[in-house]
Amino acid sequence: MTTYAVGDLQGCLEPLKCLLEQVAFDPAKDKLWLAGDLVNRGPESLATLRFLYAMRDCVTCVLGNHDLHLLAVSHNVERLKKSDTLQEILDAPDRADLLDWLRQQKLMHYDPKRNLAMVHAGIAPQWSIDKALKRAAEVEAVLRDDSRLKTFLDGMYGNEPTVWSNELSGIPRLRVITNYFTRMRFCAADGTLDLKSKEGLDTAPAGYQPWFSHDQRKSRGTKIIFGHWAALEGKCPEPDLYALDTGCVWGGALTLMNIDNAKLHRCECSKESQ
Ligand SMILES: [Mn+2]
Repeated sequence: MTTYAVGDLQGCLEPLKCLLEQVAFDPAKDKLWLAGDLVNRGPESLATLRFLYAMRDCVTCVLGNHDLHLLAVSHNVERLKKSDTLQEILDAPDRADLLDWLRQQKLMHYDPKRNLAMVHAGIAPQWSIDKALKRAAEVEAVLRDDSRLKTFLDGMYGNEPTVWSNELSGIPRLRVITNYFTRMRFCAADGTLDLKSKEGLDTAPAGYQPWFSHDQRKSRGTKIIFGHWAALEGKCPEPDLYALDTGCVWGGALTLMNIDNAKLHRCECSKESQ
């Protein structure tokens, strides 16, 4: 049995199939972890979701901002943007099965045997792995709760509060937790978020650093797989951190990692799929 992790698919199904072929992936034995943003922007969001749903027994997935956006649009609390390529999912006869599966997924996965975590964007520097798992579980519980899901999705958008506090409650509390796990790139040492800068490491606003660079980051010592930050081009300067978003949907490549030996495999995003 081999376990692999793959970065942001964003509807790029062909490169995923190419990678699974490259490593002779066997759904009966092997496992596939996904760092979120399964859909949107790319050419085959519906086919990607169906493909993963069909192999769900060997899939472990964390949700990204685009996946949450799909859930919000499907609950009519947010409209599609021009650049969204999600309409085909909303029109699909099997949308209920696919979306219901999606909302059962986590914001953070942790494998204690490997001391390895996976999140879409990052882990707030002021949170230990234990704390982060508890915060993620708060949002995961709401996503699975029919009576609270729509209110959460409706209130999920926005950049405030900019920093976590134990005293937060209700929607602002869930929103800042969600922003850490699914949108963060740069933050200050106390965890104050900057959600505007999206480029590379050298573009940090004054007083901010990449979330993983803070000396006092409490998740240090645990390996972390993450996606979301295509401008890193798969390079993270910190030990034990694996940046897997290599910008497939932007004409880059899709990266698959064997998580037991950190060996990387890549398939280029074909021109037809852009
Ligand atoms: Mn993302």
